[in-house]
Amino acid sequence: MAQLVAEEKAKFVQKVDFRTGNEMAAQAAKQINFHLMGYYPITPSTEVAEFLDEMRAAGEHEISMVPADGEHSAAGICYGATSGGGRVFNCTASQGLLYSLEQLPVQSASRFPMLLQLVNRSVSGPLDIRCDHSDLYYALTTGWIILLAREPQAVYDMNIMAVRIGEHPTVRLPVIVAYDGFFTSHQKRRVQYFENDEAVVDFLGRPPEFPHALDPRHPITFGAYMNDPDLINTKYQLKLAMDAAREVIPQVFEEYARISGRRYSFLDLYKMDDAEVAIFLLNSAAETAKDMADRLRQQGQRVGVVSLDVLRPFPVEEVRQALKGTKALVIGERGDSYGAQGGPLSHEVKAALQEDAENRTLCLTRVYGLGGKDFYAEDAEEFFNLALKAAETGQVETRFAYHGVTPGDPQKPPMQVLPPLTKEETSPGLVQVTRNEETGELKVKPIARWQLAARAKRITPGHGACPGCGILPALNLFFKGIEGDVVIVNHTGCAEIVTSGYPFSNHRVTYIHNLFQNGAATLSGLVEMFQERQRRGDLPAGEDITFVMISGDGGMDIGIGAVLGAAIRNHKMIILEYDNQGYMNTGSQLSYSTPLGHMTTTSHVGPAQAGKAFHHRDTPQIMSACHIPYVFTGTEAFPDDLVKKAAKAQWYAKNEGLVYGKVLIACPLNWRSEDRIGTKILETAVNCRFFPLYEVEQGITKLTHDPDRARHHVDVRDWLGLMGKTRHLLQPQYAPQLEALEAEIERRWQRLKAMHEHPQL
Ligand SMILES: Cc1ncc(C[n+]2csc(CCOP(=O)(O)OP(=O)(O)O)c2C)c(N)n1
Ligand code: SF4
Repeated sequence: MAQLVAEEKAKFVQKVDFRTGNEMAAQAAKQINFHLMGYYPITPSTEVAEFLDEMRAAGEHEISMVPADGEHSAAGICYGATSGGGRVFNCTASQGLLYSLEQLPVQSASRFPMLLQLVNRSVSGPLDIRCDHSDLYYALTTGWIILLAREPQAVYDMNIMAVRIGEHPTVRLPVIVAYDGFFTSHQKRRVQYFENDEAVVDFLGRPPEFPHALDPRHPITFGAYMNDPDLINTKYQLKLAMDAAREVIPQVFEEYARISGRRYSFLDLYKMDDAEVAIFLLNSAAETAKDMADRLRQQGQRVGVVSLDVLRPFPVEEVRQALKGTKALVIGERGDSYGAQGGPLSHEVKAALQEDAENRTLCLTRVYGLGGKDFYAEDAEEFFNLALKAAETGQVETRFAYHGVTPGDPQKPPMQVLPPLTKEETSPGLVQVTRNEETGELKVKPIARWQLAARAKRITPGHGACPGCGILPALNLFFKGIEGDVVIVNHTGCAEIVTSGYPFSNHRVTYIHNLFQNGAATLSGLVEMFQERQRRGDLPAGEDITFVMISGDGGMDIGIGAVLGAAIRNHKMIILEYDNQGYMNTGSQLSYSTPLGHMTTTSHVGPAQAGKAFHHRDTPQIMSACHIPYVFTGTEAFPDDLVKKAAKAQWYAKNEGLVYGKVLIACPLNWRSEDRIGTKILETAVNCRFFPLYEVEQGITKLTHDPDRARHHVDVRDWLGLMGKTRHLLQPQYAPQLEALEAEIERRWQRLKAMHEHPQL
């Protein structure tokens, strides 16, 4: 390897630091200075976008950060951006990868390079935010190069090299850099990175000139429809690109080793020179196994560890060479290919060995560590012992098994933590709704507050919400306006996480969680099944259930498609959105309901950025445009109003079709407000007209509280001054954002007032 000359040494000088994998991914992205990042938050990958947003607010890079409405869109944004010829970055995990999966083969077949961080996390169901490789395994057949990073240092290095590899003229492929959620993404390690961004820019060079979609003088049709034999030829070219990557990757690794002093290769081999037995593990677990290999070596055992730096293209020849003298091998898989007696790694390793007629390695597979189950040195020891025994006896008792599991007792019924609500509790006859047959108007008999207070709650205390959280009070209040049985479907979000942690549940009614974007579709199916089974007579006659889908405002971003579908089909159900103006469960990222200028972890405030850059979505108006029977807004600060609307919602959902309601709730943790003033903030949000209370009943809009008339009108500043996330807007330098927000609030209010006054609008 050629030495660095003095001038180069100055350029490629490195800083020693103590950082996490996500920090290093963000550091690399900042230094690469991608043209664009399209992203959507999902734990444990979200921090990468958060760090980059913070750096952008500080003016440290110029990456255009595009917050998508879901990962499918994020991948689409990235695809579109790469068709424009620039450098593009994305970051996701688990469900996020699966939700964007269909875009991945399009990206690779179009030969648009880009970089995707995959922070490995278990795939639902059930939902689990911790690490395994079940998400990674879904990416194996997408035509992307896959580089693996066992440690934060490798995250940084692989990211930089990935750009060079993917952009190489003979390759032109998108690249995934995958590392373990929490183990690598969140744990700090000693790292080094180039002190000068210039070093990275210099190593990468300018993005190569490929044909792109922003050159009107050279129009190109990208993604032409193809038949046989063109498609197979296109895929063959993809295979050739992977073959080319096989050649390019070692060259780039070599060049990078020259400037950084850190050398990578297809395989990471630890003490494999004379190893008789080995274990094969991907990512962070391999590091744990190395410690155990050292200990066993001290006892005279010839053991080694094999791991991969490159998973695609799969290093067949290198694996074959590495395992030539290995008598027995345990392949640990943090994922399964159910029914295949081993995950993809096992089958690919075995296939590589099978072509070597002389290879006699006995291969065992153990599935371990799913859902973030720790892999300790003792687990590695067990794997080594299995391999040692096989090597000694020449026999394998069980080739494929799960490690560290218990089968459970199928005879044991699930624990009933809470008694179900009785008929008397669900139907006390408090809520009475009558309809004027002539005018069609609904009347709700007023209910005394003490009667409401005495009603049993459908969601019990003992949940895990933060002090002062508005979700549960608002939901319980809403449910007090509903008689009879209720079935809930809940999107992913705080309401779900804080009430349904296994093996407990705070729900005294039937509760279903489905993936973040699909609650409305799920509930549509259930409602239809209910009606169909009733029609066929295979449910008890007279059973009457109100179906409610609960979503946060974030769920209404990613799930809006399913919501609109359900609304247009007009299923008899309620969609209840609690709006806390952000993705709170994942750490307060912006949602499309976050108002302009508000500060979140993806809309930082700093010299180069002033909080969220676009206005909040007007979801009630979107839903109203679907011409569903009933739309309302409400808040716990106006309890009688909310209960009345709940009663109407139930009537419409039973008799007419879909109901949508948006309930503003307080999130003291992320609004940076005092726990005890949540209701006051909500009241002020209503009275400054930011959050008007109204309903759209059979197409007719009616304000249910008019701050002007009630002489309650307050200034928008009064509302903003109550929350730490908005106080900056009162400073003179943020006057443009404040004025724009005030103008938008006023415009929407005047429009609503006009609708209230003119029933035809
Ligand atoms: C497909 C997919 N993408 C992203 C996520 C990560 N995720 C889980 S909850 C959540 C935010 C939820 O926000 P919201 O609906 O507003 O509810 P809140 O957390 O504020 O209660 C996100 C982004 C996921 N679970 N699935
Ligand atoms: S983060 Fe906010 S919304 Fe979530 S539980 Fe805490 S207070 Fe409630």
